[in-house]
Amino acid sequence: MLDTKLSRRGFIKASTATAALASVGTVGFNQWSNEYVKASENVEVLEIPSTCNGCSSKCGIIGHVKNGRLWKITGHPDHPYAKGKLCARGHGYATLVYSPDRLTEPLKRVGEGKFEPISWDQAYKEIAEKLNQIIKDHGPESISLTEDPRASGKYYSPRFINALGSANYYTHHVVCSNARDAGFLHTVGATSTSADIGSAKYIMFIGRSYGDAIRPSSVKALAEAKDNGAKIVIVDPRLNNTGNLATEWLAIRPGMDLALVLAMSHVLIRENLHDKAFIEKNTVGFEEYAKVLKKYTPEWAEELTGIPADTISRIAIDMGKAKPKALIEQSWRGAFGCNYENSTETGRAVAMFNALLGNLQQKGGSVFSGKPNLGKLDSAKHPSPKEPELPKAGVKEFPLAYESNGVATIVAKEALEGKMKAAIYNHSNAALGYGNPKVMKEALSKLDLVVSIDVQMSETALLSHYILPDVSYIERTEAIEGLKGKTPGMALRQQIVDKVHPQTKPIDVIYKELAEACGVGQYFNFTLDELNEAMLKPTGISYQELKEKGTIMFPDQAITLGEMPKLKTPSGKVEFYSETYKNAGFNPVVEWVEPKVNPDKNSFRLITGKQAIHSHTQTANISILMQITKDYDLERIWINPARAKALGIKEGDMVEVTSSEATSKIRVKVTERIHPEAIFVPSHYGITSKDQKIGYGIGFGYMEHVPFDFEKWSGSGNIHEVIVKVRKVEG
Ligand SMILES: Nc1nc2c(c(=O)[nH]1)N[C@H]1C(S)=C(S)[C@@H](COP(=O)(O)OP(=O)(O)OC[C@H]3O[C@@H](n4cnc5c(=O)[nH]c(N)nc54)[C@H](O)[C@@H]3O)O[C@H]1N2
Ligand SMILES: Nc1nc2c(c(=O)[nH]1)N[C@H]1C(S)=C(S)[C@@H](COP(=O)(O)OP(=O)(O)OC[C@H]3O[C@@H](n4cnc5c(=O)[nH]c(N)nc54)[C@H](O)[C@@H]3O)O[C@H]1N2
Ligand code: SF4
Ligand SMILES: [Mo]
Repeated sequence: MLDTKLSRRGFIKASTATAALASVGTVGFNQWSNEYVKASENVEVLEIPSTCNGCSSKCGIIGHVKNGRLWKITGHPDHPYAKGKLCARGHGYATLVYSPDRLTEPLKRVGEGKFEPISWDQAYKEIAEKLNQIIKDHGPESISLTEDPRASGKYYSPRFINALGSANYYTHHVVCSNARDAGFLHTVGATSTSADIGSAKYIMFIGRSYGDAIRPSSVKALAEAKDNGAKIVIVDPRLNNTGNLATEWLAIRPGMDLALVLAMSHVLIRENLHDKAFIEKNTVGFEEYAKVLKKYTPEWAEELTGIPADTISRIAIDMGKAKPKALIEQSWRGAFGCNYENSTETGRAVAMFNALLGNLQQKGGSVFSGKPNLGKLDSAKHPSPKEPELPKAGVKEFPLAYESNGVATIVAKEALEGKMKAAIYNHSNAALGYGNPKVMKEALSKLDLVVSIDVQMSETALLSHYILPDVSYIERTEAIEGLKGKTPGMALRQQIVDKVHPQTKPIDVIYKELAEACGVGQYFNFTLDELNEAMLKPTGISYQELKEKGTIMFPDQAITLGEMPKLKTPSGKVEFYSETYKNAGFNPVVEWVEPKVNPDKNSFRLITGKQAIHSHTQTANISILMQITKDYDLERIWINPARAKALGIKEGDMVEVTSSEATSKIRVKVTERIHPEAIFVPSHYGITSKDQKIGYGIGFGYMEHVPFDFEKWSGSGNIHEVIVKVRKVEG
């Protein structure tokens, strides 16, 4: 076993570095606004509430407009994720609206990487002809649509693909939270819970970093918990930037979290610290699980995780004593959203651990969100498309995956097999972010039709036959977004400034016009305003009021803590034993699953994660954010000092990283903040599209090293099942 113990001094040194880096996450807006708007002081400032599009959190913003130009944005005080604050990405991403690298008109591919402008009408006509021909020749099951589901997309995109008779609607969760979603779904009947962090006394984060993958209100809640004396444990092979709010860091061997959770569950039961009354009333299958857990002792887990058995016992006992105000936070992507062969089972074990603590729907515990009661269009006047005859591709292969997400990579897999013929990508850079880019390129090249709806020339757009330019989020209104949470609410993204590029269009218009060209316009016989009016009807709130306020919460609909809802599992209870798993040919009780690959003493596991100033691949071309990367050398990979020394590598050296898939050259950051077995690659770099002039050529994309491989439970990408070797090369 490698020595993973860190000295107390190492932890303190790392925490100081954390504080320095976290402060980078709060870049001032003035610099940006001075650079972009030279407006006079006396001009009237319009303040228009809307929502951020810097990441999936979609925080409420206030757009401040001077002379018709966006001057600055601030956080919406009422929005539950913003609470008046935005992260650096939120501020920086707003510059997208004036980016010189935006897509400004529809394009048609005329050769590899070569495009010519085409009129909207001609583009619709050609796309519609191809789609209809493909449907005629190969059936509607051979077309697909994939996106990052934002408010309008969530409504319009599935409706569009269903209107053409296909069920093949996919989201990006296949490389995000598919495993956690499946594990939770089959245990507690919801793909996630939310954590009542502010009131919790003992919080464990397993590969979830509030300090890097920021949501402003989460950071605030964690700081409050710390002020209230909560114990905050980070389980991460890397001391991430939540470090300065944490009380303890467990530098776990990557991929071994399931062993830790199983052993902690073992201790809870052994010490009689599980919540017997809760379990009796609200769960099924406890006896079977308890029997299996007998063999997963802390000593067994120490071998796998590198965390001492007495530490595992101490923490489980302390959490048991602090219950129900103790929890493992539900996580997102880092450890078990996807990444490992055992990720779905880790998700399941985490949901079960929280149930053993009886913390579900308790103050300071794991909470099932309430959702607002929003209306629908009148179906007599605006008929919905018929249910597609064939199920979504991938459902058969991955029966445990959450069906609404689907398994987006099946599109590439079936393209390679010649079964899938068309793919539409909206708000998605699948070619760089969903799987190995070489494989994605080969797959997309096999399709008869690829259409991208985007705001910039992404790697996916580059592989498309047609590119349709969306307006940026600063220039559009969308469908109303329902906000789930302890207190439900709603938020409106609305147009803040006039369109900068006249030939760009929002997706509600694009889908409507494309549907008309395809001969299915009857399913889009309404305007966005009519849709929003219909959604608002049950709330009694006028569209005008929502436009003025931007975010409206419904405190009278807040959920009552202490009352367990009926769960949406087959038994209506927490399932320690799952018939669904059994029927699908999987183990009905969680057992240890080995990661697929393991490094030896000459190699490393490649892991990745977020940085506070970037989102996925979409911010690499934002100059103010990329400047921070350059100023702080943030594109470097992380390596532990002991391993670096053995390889003759020093801070800042250039190295070569080699996996079964690729070789990359990059400089290193040598730091005690990373487990000796792992190399950490920040996830936002490696842009290969030359039209993104700012982002192009900086760092490397970790996906280049990831084999095109998927975990069999939820179909999620095995993103961290990658072994690499590192050697020093001349810079
Ligand atoms: N800044 C920023 N914030 C974001 C986003 C973004 O792109 N940028 N995107 C949003 C989205 S869509 C998502 S999914 C979330 C992601 O939110 P998180 O899941 O919190 O973010 P990550 O940085 O991907 O992963 C968190 C940590 O997992 C650790 N990790 C890696 N491997 C392992 C392992 O085997 N075990 C354990 N225990 N830990 C491991 C990494 O070192 C990292 O510090 O962020 C959201 N917020
Ligand atoms: N390389 C890499 N791969 C990743 C990740 C990563 O950080 N790096 N993160 C993983 C995770 S956690 C997730 S959730 C997924 C995210 O995967 P994606 O959802 O694909 O996210 P991005 O890679 O940021 O790509 C978003 C695309 O949407 C475009 N876009 C931005 N704004 C708009 C808009 O207003 N309208 C339209 N139509 N398009 C717009 C961007 O230009 C970009 O091409 O990727 C996963 N894979
Ligand atoms: S967390 Fe940051 S980038 Fe994401 S929506 Fe909120 S402000 Fe925007
Ligand atoms: Mo994600």
